[in-house]
Amino acid sequence: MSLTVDGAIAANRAALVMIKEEPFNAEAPHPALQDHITTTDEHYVRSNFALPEHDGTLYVGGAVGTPLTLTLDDLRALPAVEHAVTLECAGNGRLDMRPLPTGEPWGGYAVSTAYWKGARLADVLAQAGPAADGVELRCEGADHGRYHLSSVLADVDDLTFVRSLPLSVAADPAADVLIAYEMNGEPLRPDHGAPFRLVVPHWYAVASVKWLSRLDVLTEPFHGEFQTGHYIYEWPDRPHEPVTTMRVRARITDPAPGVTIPAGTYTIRGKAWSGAGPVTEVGLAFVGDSDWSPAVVEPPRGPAQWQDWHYVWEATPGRHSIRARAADAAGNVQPDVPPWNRLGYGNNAIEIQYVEVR
Ligand SMILES: Nc1nc2c(c(=O)[nH]1)N[C@H]1C(S)=C(S)[C@@H](COP(=O)(O)O)O[C@H]1N2
Ligand SMILES: [Mo]
Repeated sequence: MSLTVDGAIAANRAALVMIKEEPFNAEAPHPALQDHITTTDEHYVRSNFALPEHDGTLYVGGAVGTPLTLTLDDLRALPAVEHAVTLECAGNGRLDMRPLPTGEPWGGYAVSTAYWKGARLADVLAQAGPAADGVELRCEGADHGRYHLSSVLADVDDLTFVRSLPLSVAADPAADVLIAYEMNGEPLRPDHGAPFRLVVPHWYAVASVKWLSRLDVLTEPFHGEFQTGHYIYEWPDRPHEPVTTMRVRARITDPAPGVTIPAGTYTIRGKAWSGAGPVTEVGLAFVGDSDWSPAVVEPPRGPAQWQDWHYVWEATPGRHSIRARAADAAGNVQPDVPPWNRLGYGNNAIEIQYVEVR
């Protein structure tokens, strides 16, 4: 059974840039990237299946000492944690890859930052007591439906959205993985996983399972479709790898695409983030093959959210190409060319923004 899309749900979607109507997938509008926090109305949505019914409970079992069945009230009774977390879809930027991979044609706006509040996943797992030989946590959503299997290139009638997380991440209090029940101070909306979902900081958002219904500690690695079929980097020339943390990336937010600006002093602004650590440098370049001039990078406002950067530019009349290139504390730097892979994940190539100055 799935929820009908009523007027309230339709109203929630009105500010977004639609990619697909059903299941609903949509990008944030450009101005959403200019703020520290994305409003709930403007936060992108990515769903593989129709909105599901959820029975309001979360079962925690598998290789645990004490299986649990928790309600929203049980989760609210645990210590609450609230963080701003940048979520980016692994398919963000797929539209700029050549040849164009299969999959939703995301431009560059499947990324947003919201306040997420909930219980720590580590606290819930501590109550259940994972077995000493546990290796992964299988995380099941309530959503399911027809799906095209990547491995055999055929449809399956009914597949449920299931992902696994390494237990070392799931059970680590310092990793701050949340079972979130509030987004920007309000109960979760249907499109964002009501009544509760995972929010996994630093990871591509596929790890943040919505409509969470069941958690199982596994003593063997999980091999579901969303773990080993999709969300795999199928590199043409090297071994395949699972999609995990977000690759370093900068976006230019000001000037907005397509605007004309007056000649003179103009402050170029943008956001930058990486799942591998804070962004330490953003360089700007204005002609091809030029040197990179350093932008001012603001320190992170929190451990899991995008950072602001700016650059004061003396804009002369004409058409200019602005490029912004980020590097993170782990030494990763954005590439010029999208790292092509068959399913089109992890495009963190340097953005080129054209601007006309008069
Ligand atoms: N149950 C479930 N969880 C899910 C998904 C899904 O299809 N089903 N999509 C994932 C993907 S691919 C992304 S990018 C994020 C999107 O979260 P949002 O819609 O709140 O922005 O949810 C993740 N969690
Ligand atoms: Mo995604």
